[in-house]
Amino acid sequence: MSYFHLQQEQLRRFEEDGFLLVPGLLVEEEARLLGLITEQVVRSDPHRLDRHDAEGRQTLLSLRNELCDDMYSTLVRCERVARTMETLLGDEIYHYHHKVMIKEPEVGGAWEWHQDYGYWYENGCLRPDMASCMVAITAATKANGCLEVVPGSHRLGRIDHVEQHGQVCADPERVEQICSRLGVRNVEVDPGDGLFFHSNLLHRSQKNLSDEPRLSVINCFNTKSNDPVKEHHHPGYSPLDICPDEEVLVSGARQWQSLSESVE
Ligand SMILES: O=C(O)CCC(=O)C(=O)O
Repeated sequence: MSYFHLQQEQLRRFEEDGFLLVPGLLVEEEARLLGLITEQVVRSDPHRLDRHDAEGRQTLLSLRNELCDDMYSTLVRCERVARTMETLLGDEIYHYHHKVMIKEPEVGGAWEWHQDYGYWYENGCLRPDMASCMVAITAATKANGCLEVVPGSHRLGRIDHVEQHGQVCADPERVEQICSRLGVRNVEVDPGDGLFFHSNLLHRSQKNLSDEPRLSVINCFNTKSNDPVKEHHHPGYSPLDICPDEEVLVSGARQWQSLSESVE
């Protein structure tokens, strides 16, 4: 089986746009297992957090700072994600955290315009040499609140962030000017598609008014030379144990089997 391997042209596009969409980052069976596991594990996660948008709609997330031997952790460590990140960021990378994002049908809330570095700046990360890989667990469409990005916005530097209705978001006046100059792209994806995006890329997602859930997992990375200058709620540098791509399917099958046995 051959897995995604970054090409020079894709690196150039990432540098220009601040994101790279990789359809089929996961093979079909991996995407299927990730969906099944998420349904069982995340729906019953007692540590699940909720966030509210400006209208008070709830969006849920299940966040981990640590890696273990489950499928999510293997997805962080596998070559097609970790080596790609290394090339995109031009440095050794480490796992900053990963989180499963859940927008339930009809009620799931929005994420306002922001840059991830808008938050991570506050964590003592001196440079925006950080990025994420979002992997779709369900399809994401305009109707269920897919990610929207502003191509090229990662080159504008860090925008001021303000607190609005309980969410920290990029300065709305500046965002309006940026969107009218650079335009906005909807990132509609199928299960298993991956989106690599820079920490200064301006992005948001709208509420889910459809009758389909929208789930994804976001794997966030920092670079070794950008080790935070202070302790905070995400980890500092430790080496990432990068594993072969085949491990994703192996760990997924193992986790699904053990979950299935535990409910019998
Ligand atoms: O899951 C989403 O729709 C957006 C999440 C997001 O923007 C973030 O976690 O930075």
